[in-house]
Amino acid sequence: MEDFPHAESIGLTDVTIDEQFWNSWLETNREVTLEYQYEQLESSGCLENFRRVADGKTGGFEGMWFADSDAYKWLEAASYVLAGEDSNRGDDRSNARRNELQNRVDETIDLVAGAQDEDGYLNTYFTLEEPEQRWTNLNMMHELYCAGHLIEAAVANYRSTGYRSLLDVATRFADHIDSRVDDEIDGSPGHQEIELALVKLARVTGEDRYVDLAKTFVDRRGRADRFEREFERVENIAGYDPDDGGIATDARGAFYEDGEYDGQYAQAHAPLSEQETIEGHAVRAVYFYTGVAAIAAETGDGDLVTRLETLWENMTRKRMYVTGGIGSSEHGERFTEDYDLPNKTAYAETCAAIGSLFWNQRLFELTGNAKYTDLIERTLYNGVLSGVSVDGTEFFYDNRLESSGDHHRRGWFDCACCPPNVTRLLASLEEYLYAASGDSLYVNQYIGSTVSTTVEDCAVELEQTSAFPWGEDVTIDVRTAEPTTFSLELRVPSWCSDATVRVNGEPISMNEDVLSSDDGEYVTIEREWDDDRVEATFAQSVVPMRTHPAVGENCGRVALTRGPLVYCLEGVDNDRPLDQYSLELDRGFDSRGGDEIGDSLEGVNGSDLVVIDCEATVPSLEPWDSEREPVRESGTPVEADIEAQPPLYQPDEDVRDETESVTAVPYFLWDNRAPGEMAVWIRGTSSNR
Ligand code: FUB
Ligand code: ZN
Repeated sequence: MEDFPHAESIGLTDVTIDEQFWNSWLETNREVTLEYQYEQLESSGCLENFRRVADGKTGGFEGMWFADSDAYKWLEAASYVLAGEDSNRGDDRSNARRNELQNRVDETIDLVAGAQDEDGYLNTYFTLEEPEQRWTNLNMMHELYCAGHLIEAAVANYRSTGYRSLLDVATRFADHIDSRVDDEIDGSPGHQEIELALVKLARVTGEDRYVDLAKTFVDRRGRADRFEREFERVENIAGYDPDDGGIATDARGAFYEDGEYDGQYAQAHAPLSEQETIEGHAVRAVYFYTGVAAIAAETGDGDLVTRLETLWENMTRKRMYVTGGIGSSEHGERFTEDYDLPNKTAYAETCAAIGSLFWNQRLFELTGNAKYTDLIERTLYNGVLSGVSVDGTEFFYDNRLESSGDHHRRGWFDCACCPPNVTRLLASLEEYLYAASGDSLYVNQYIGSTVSTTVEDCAVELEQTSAFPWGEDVTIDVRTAEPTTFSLELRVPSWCSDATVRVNGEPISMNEDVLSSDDGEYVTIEREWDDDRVEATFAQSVVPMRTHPAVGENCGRVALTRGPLVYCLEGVDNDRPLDQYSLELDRGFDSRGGDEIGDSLEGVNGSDLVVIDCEATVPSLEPWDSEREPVRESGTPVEADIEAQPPLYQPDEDVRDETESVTAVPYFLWDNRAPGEMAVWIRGTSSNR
């Protein structure tokens, strides 16, 4: 039997990212987005809710009933930034900024602590609005979800700063929950989150009972359904509004299908052990399975791992966009059916892509399988990065794969779950790059960075430079305190069919399977390491991708990809309405520097940005043009006017096609310039079809 977990990711404080592409995103995240979001927390009333509770006021809650979680995600992000600033920098400017951020974090922690009830309970919506109704609506009111985000923030803060203030608050609340779990909280949370957070809390406190609590929530889901019972007494639970039923009855829309209760929305349709397909609300699903994976890592339960692999296969083979986005329907923000992946109405919530990253990270740690780290790369560059504007102040909640020009990022949302989620993810990106397992050191992502760790009791430092995502070359300098034998595991991405790896100039032979894998594989370099250089080249060519024909909408269409990036056409770069183009795939592609585009986008270095030009067939407009000028004598069309209009239909033999060049840009960059059309899936033909 296999032992779980297989590997452990190397933490934030041991890794420093330093690379042109990511530096600009991370700097914007630290220096613009974090500050911007704090202002939003203030102006949306989120922080005021905590103040009101601390001041003993009642009523006057502002925002969504789970708005506390926005503040917690911000605190988590800020804590990661503090950890990075502490260990990585040291100049006057960054020290001043660090002190300012530290003060703000401390003030926010004081606010949160001030809102905690004497018995450890903490939720500003309930304390201000429905103090008698705690734990009556597990299904929709998100007390456990908010608790989970509080715990995550607290763990991040403790790990980053060593201070216990927020951790003590979170622990008291977790203990309160633990003490009620067989009484008022006799179900599982409607929105998962606390499960994964409790495992983090267990790790940091050394208290296994938090893993047991997480396991209780997992085991209860889909059995003796508390959610169903709540709907039977909906007038008596939190969130009920006598005028219109309120949140309590709105939830029926998500939990009932054709008048019948159906727990799919919250993955409560069956016990986990019987779930074969990934269902329901996408963020709930991936947070849930992240929690399950975290539990499996603690308990070594191989059945859980097998179950998760089944669900992952269903998601990635039948229910995931090419960008890694998941949850295709706005109705219920959820997974629907196999191959139901509409482009224009794609929901693909940013939080869901981030949750998928969390889940894939845990699956990699459990199994050591490259397919998970490979999907992290795809989702990060496409499904997640699209969620934030280049200037760091606008956000997509839903990430469409096609737009007529009416879908834009926004500065904030009433339901503001996504913006601070991107911020905490980017602020902790270091955690996704490297992992260790016994005598193996994994390089999971090609992002320029240094990592200091220990392998086989020997101090090891890797210094990586990477040209990703625009270029192909990676170098890794390996330095060890003394000559030590271990395996360096380099991920060969699924998109790469031509890779070379050399150590100190000597080529490493690679098994054909590694290069032909659809999922990505690791190439293992086992040797005695001392002071050595690894040079790798992962050839990036433009690959037009097709979809399984069951996704009818994409038949005859291709998505252009290059390396880890998915590309799209935007109206701003192309003259015709996008639907008029049919790419001539046999004529090849020209990947060129997109200086003119990059220069216009603050934060993206124009000299590196790669855009793709290719030829496309478009209908010649000539046969459709009228030679006669329309005659207008009055406001009413005369006969001559009507004749001057081009016909709507013409025989095929009378019309012609011509060729025009089109330009595709990385999908994550769309809607950063002039508003207009966008499409990922473009009609395209080639001689092999
Ligand atoms: O319900 C909390 C968060 O708000 C969910 O994760 C998102 O999908 C949004 O509904
Ligand atoms: Zn969200």
